[in-house]
Amino acid sequence: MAQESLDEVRGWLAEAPRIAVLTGAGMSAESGIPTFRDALTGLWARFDPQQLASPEGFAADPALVWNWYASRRAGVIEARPNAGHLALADYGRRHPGRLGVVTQNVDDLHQRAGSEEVIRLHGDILEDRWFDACRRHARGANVCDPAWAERGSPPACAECGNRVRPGVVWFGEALPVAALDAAERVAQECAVMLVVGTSGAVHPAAGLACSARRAGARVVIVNPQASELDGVAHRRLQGTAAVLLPLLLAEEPLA
Ligand code: BV8
Repeated sequence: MAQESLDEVRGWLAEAPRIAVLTGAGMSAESGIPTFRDALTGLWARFDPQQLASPEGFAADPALVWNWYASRRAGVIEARPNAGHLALADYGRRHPGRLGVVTQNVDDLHQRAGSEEVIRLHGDILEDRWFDACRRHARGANVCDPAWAERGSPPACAECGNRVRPGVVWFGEALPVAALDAAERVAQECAVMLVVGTSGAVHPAAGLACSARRAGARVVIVNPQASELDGVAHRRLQGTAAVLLPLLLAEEPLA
């Protein structure tokens, strides 16, 4: 990766009143969490992630999908934030209100690194919620409490048979409106958007890079590979999140 590109982007960041960072699964790759499209190894190798990460996939085989998430959940709990997460969190501490972190990821590594107000577009793999509205308003409440679920794969409500599902946004499901609105605002208001570790294949998240560009921001991709957003970017820095983000965000001049 050319040093002059790195210096040029560092100059843009130094002048930027507001910076946005849009992260994808590659952000957590150096923490040992397989990227979304690499997540299907071993037991899951023969499945399509878009099929498993969908209401239809869950309805067709709740145990298969539940177990896939359970194994991914265990990996997230084991993982530690990498130098890229820590560089973003450190920058956010040093420049309060200047950095907006928007993530497609369902892990909690940005938060565990210390980033505050992370905008989570696709939910939280560590959270449970009900697949359906509870059919019998168990125990007088409007919805079942996952704590009432009987153990199983997936856990199910002992009273109405409702099943527990992971608190993530599946394909075909709408993103949380508040998160998407907040992310659009961050994209519109930033002077530079760093697009880190995403193939740009998933919408409407990938569209945030186009929103930033249209609003006049400089868009910079950090990725070892080509992505579907390369055509939107002013610069592509070929490298990984844990190596390039600390260099891009360091206050002191690079050696
Ligand atoms: C919706 C949670 C409407 C689950 C996920 C417009 C155009 C085309 C299609 C659509 C469109 N609008 C909607 C769609 C349909 C669909 C979609 O986008 N389909 C695509 C795939 C064709 N979108 C939806 O269904 C969305 N919903 O639009 O709803 C609606 C409205 C109203 C009412 C009802 C419905 C919902 C999409 C959310 C899906 N859920 N995650 C889970 O995780 O199990 S998305 C999933 O993919 C992950 O969150 C992941 O983060 C995300 C995106 O993938 P990436 O993050 O980019 O990961 P990927 O593996 O692809 O790439 C990794 C990258 O990292 C690579 O580029 C690699 O080179 C790089 N990398 C690797 N190592 C490193 C690295 N980079 C840096 N450092 C490294 N070390």
